[in-house]
Amino acid sequence: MGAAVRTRTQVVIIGAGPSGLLLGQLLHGSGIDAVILERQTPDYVLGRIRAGVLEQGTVDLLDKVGAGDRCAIEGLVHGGVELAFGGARHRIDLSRFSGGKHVTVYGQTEVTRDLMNVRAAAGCPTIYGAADVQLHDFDGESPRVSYVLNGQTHEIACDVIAGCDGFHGISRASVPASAITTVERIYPFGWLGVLADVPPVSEELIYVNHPLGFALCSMRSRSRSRFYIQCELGEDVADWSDDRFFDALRQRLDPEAAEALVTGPSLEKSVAPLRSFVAEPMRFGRLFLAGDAAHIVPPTGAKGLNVAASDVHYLHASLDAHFNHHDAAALDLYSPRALLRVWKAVRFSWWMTSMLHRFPENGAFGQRIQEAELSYLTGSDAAATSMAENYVGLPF
Ligand code: FAS
Ligand code: PHB
Repeated sequence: MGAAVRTRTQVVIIGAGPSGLLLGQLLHGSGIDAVILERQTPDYVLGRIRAGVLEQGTVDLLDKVGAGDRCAIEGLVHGGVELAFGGARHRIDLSRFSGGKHVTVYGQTEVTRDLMNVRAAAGCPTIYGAADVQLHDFDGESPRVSYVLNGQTHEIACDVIAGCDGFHGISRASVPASAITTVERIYPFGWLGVLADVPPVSEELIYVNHPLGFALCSMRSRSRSRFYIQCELGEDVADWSDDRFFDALRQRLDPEAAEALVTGPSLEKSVAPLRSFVAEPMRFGRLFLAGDAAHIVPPTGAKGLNVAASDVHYLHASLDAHFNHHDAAALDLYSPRALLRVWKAVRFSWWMTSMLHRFPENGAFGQRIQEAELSYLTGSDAAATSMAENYVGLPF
């Protein structure tokens, strides 16, 4: 939203995705001044179709900043998910195996919209269309951020920079290579996703392990569905008509779901690569990374947005202690604390991805291990408990 040109603030947040917006409102609630710089327009940010499942910890943070009302009304509470393999579906009772917890199905687009609205209503500054953002002197105690708006260069002096600018952002890229360690695994396939105004094929999400490849039947509401199929890396979405997509999806579904599948024109269609990626540490002097700027998980475990939320929770706690309680050690606590939960989310997302996708290079042994994993998971309370507590979200 429009903001008078600021030359000084306590925290410059780079990126107005869910991480940056949520951090901005948590800081506002603690009386800490922050300016968000976003290179895209609000509509562009809202147009990116991404996550669909929220952990309760994420919903609680939305409530804390006053952005949870619509989610409480429109969000779909799910107490279970279904795993389909061998032509049959098996329900994992998330609530039973997690001590009564659940997830909420509510799209990231709506989360972002709700956060944008509360930020604008509070009169907090977000500068959209901020081009050529550059970070300066964050290895000292007086960092600066410069950017170009409508052809004019501006600079903001601050105490802290929060890099919430996603995997391809400028923040992590500004850290000297000698100061950062990255760990990565690239998966040999992608996800082809379709959003369509058709009713979901079932009440809950269906994760499919099939010889033709992984599939996921998700939703945004009772009239809008989100579907994914595993596809080759580098697949061109232009080669996929709606009919071709739905035929491929239907072939991977069990008979009941295939019968229930209603097709319709795609509102959005895209291919996403899958990777696991972590940058360590997540703090460099007065620069702090949060969300996709610091880590990426394959979406199979529905963790990306949710572990971004826990990063922001920890970063807010450290900044609140630093600014409001003059706690000298608070800033040091952020990275090690965040990484503990990040790696548990990376592990779970890797585990779900390894269990549900086709890995031709794994051979017959790898295939049999997958089948044994699925059989164990759907036949053991202990195994189901482990999956459930990770899927609903480990404690912050
Ligand atoms: P984001 O990438 O959302 O936001 C970063 C923001 O920074 C963007 O608005 C960008 O425009 C801005 N920015 C970047 N560089 C900048 C610069 N130099 N200057 C200023 N601004 C800059 N997660 C799930 O849980 N489930 C899913 O199904 C799922 N699907 C996904 C599909 C795709 C294609 C992608 C890419 C991600 C998906 N994710 C999913 C993960 C996703 O939801 C992220 O976890 C979530 O967007 C993280 O939010 P942010 O950290 O805010 O990063
Ligand atoms: C989605 O609805 O987009 C979604 C849901 C669960 C996942 C991944 C994506 O694991």
